[in-house]
Amino acid sequence: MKFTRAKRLRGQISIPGDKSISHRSVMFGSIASGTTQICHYLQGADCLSTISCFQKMGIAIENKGDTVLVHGKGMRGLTCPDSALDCGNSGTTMRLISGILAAQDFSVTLTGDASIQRRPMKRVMEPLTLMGAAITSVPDNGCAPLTIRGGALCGIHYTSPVASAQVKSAILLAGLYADGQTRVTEPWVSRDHSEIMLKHFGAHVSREGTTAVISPARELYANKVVVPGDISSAAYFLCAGLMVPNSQILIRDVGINPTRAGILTVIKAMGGQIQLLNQHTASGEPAADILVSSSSLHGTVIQGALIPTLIDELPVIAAMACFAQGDTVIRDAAELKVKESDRIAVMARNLSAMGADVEATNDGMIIHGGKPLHGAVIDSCLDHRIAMTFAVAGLCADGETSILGAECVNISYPGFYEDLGRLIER
Ligand code: SPQ
Repeated sequence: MKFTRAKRLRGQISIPGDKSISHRSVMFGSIASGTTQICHYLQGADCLSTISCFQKMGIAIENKGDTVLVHGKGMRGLTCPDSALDCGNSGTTMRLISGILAAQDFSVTLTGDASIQRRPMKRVMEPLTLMGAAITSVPDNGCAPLTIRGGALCGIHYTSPVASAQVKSAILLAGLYADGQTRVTEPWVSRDHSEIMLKHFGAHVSREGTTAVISPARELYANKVVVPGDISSAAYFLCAGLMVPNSQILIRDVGINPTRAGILTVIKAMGGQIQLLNQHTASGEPAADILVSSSSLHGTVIQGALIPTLIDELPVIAAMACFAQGDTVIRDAAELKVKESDRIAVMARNLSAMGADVEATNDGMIIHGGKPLHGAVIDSCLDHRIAMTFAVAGLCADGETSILGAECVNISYPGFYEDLGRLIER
C-alpha cells in the first residue's frame, strides 16, 4: 500500500466491532447455557480464529456476518478436538482459551503462527499450573505450541508482575471452575471487558483496588451482546483527524470503557480537540460518537496506570507525537516488546526512516516532535498496528510512504484502507 500527503480528512465513519469484546463474547457464549446473539462481531482474522477453535470443540456457531449466534453447551459442554487448536496470530485467543482448557477433562494442544510462537506464555502457564492444570510448552521455551491437560482446580490469589488483561482473564476463567474464590492482583488495572461480560452472563465478579475477584460458578447464562466499535481501531482516525490540517471526522459508536480509553486522556493532554457525543451503554460497556478536529498539538508524558489503558494505541500515539511541538515521553511500556512485533524497536526504526527524531528506551520511547516527516518504505513486520500507524503517518509526510505486508490489517480491521480512503480529500 502506498500513501501520500492528504489535503484534509472529512466525513463520518463507523468502526468495526471491538476485538477484545468480540473474542470474549464467543468464548463465554460457548460455555454458557443457551444461545448467545452477538451483534457487530468483528470479522477480523483473530476473532475468526476464536470462532474456529470453539467450533472444533463441538460448539455450533453461526457466523452471519455482522451477527453471530453461539449455541452454548454449558460449562462442561466442550468436547476434545481431534487436532491442535490454531489460534493464528491472536494472543487473546491463546491466553484466554488456556484458562478455560485448564478445567476441562481432556488434553489439547494450542498452536498458531510464527509471531504467536515467539510470544511469552509462561505468564499464563504459571498461574494456571498453580491452580492445578498441567501445561507444557512443546518447544520448552515458555512459548507455544502449548499442551494443556485440564483438571480439578483450586482458587488462588495470584499477584501478576504485569498489568495484562489476558493473564487476568485466563485466571478468572479458570476461577469459574475452581473450588473457591480466585483473586488476581495487577500492578495497574488492565481492561475489564472480561469482568463486565462475565457479570452479564451471570457470574459473580468484583474489583477491590487493582484486584479482580471471582467466585466459582455452576452455570453461565447466554445473553445478547452488542459489541461497540473498537477504540483501538478508532485510534487511527482520531490521530489522523488531529494531524492532517483542516480535518473533521465523526467516528460513530466507539467503546469508551475507562480501562481502554487512555488515548482520549492523552489527546486532551496534548491539546487535541475531541468531543464525545451521544454517550450510551451497551451490554455494560460505555460507548459514544467522537468528533475530532485537526489541532495544534504539544508533547506530553505517558506513564504508569495510564499505560494499560492505551497499550495498543501507543504506536499511533508515537507517530502523532512527531507532529506535536516539544517532547513526548512514553515510559512503563516494556510490554510493547512482546506484542505481534517488538513495537518499541519497530516504531523507532520506521519513524526514524521517515525523518523523525525518536529514541527507543527500555520501556518506551522519547519523541522529539516538530520535525517534518518524509515518505519511506515501511516494514510492518506483519503487525497490524504498525501497518495502520504508518498509513496515517504517510498522510502527513512529503513524498510516498510504502507499507510492506500491508494486508496484515485483516487481523483486526479488514477494510481499513478503504475506510481511510473514503475520508481523504486531496
Ligand atoms: O490478541 P493480541 O494478539 O495480544 O492483540 C493485541 C493487539 O494489538 O491487538 C496485542 F498485541 O491486543 C491485546 C492487548 O495488548 C488484547 C488484549 C485483550 O483482548 O485482552 C489485551 C492486551 O494484551 P495484554 O497482554 O496486555 O493482556
